[in-house]
Amino acid sequence: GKTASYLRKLINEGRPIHFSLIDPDKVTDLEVFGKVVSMLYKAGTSAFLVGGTLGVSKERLDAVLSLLQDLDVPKIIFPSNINLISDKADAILFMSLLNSDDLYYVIGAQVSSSIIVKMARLEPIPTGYLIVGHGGTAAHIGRARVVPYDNAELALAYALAAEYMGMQYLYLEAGSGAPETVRPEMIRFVSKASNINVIVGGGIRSPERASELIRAGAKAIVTGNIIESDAEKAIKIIDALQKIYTIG
Ligand code: 1GP
Repeated sequence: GKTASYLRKLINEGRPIHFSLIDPDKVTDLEVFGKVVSMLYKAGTSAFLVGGTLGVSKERLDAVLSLLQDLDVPKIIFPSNINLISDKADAILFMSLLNSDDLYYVIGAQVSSSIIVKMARLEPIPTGYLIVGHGGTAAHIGRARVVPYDNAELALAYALAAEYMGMQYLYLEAGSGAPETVRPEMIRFVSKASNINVIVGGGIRSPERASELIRAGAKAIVTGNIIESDAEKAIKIIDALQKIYTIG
């Protein structure tokens, strides 16, 4: 598909991917929002992820996707709930929450939504979702048995399992607003010993930390909260990532 090829091309060129995560629940002023997203787009964000765990309605999701419509980067659903799937997006992170104790989040929601995804003509991006450390609201709702921040070997075991099951991406999630991000040591360990593409998110608030995570081997950085709290800082993160080439 188009979105998967686009992401693969960035990875093959050694260019870090930056995902701007928009939580429709946190979009209050649509005019301000329009300005912020156009700043992110001009700065060179690679794609928009749209979703959030609590307080998101289908109407708001659609409204946000409509506002992103004219920007020439993929709009990707970051799912939390099978009702939050919109045909206004290009693709969906089709995720299994690998470390959930509840089969619903591992395979149930996926079965309940696959035909919806097909009918909406959304491109599925096969992704393993692994919740680490703080875990935030996602860990609570998803009934995750979180992987401790310092247990890189356990993260690798999940990464290899995901890779062997054919998933293309592993999203290491510390939780939205986490006081500590996933550690570079974990990213390095997982990236060296597996071939899965690591996406990292949760608590990333500085260009230094974002760069460090990319240098450790992450292919993609997700920033959510910082876009709402300090858009200028989010732009600085994008600028910093654009200066990094991981190969060549
Ligand atoms: C949350 O990983 C994302 O699902 C982003 O986290 O909001 O802390 O940037 P932040």
